[in-house]
Amino acid sequence: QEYTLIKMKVVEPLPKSLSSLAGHLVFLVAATLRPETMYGQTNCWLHPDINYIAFPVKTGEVFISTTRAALNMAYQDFTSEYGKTQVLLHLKGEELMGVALKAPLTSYDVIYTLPMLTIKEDKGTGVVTSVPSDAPDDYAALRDVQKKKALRDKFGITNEMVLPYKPVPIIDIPGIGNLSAVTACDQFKVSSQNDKSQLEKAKEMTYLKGFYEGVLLVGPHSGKKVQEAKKLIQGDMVASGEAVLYQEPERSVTTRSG
Ligand code: ZZB
Repeated sequence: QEYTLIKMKVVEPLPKSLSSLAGHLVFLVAATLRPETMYGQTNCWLHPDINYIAFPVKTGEVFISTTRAALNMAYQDFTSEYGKTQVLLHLKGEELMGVALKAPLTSYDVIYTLPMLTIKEDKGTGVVTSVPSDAPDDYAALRDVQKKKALRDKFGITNEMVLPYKPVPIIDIPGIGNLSAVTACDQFKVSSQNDKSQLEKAKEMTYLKGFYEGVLLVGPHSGKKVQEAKKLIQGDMVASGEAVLYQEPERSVTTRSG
């Protein structure tokens, strides 16, 4: 499985939990299969209970991901010693909530890390970028954080980090429109991020049609089909240093069930 690793830069001055990394460029790295949707990022998701590490990569930058993903990266030549990661910090997701980030392509100047409780530890980097216009999981979870003040308070999330952020129309899907995840979540009455069965239906509705019929509405590749724009936008971000390619083994040893 080939992902695009999106580098979301932690805005300086670094937050308290990362203060020992002062002087480094620090990135939360999110694995995505949809690089063409990065125009619509509104926030970054972390699981409050997942353990993350900060580790240096060859370029001198510091990445934050799960240990499992860091090890995968070490075997893909990201680190200075092949197969080895040097742990600079252990961090629980909850220590990283409300962190300000600069993310590629999005129209929002700054976006924030917010809690998502359905993140899987054994997929991607455990860091997930949020595109509520096109990903039903993201729309449902963003709505949860926007509706529930108690959830924000629990993790020290202020109103400014959440309330101004709205799904951005970036892809038109004929017959569904330019906010496909919003339309699908409404149509199937998705009640929250935990509403698995309805979210499955919403995703089914957007998935195939989005890939084969979706047309990009923004940026230099505006007007192109998603299928075509995907590789071009991935290439642009890799060339500019805003993203890197990242492979995930089909089945990792930590998830093998026998
Ligand atoms: C941006 C994006 C925009 C995504 C979209 C999806 C969609 P898949 O296809 O099931 O393999 N993701 C990545 N890592 C995790 C994780 N650890 N836990 C939960 N979700 C994760 O899913 C790949 C997508 O799942 C990734 O691509 C990421 O969200 C999320 F418009 O990034 B995506 C209909 C989907 N649309």
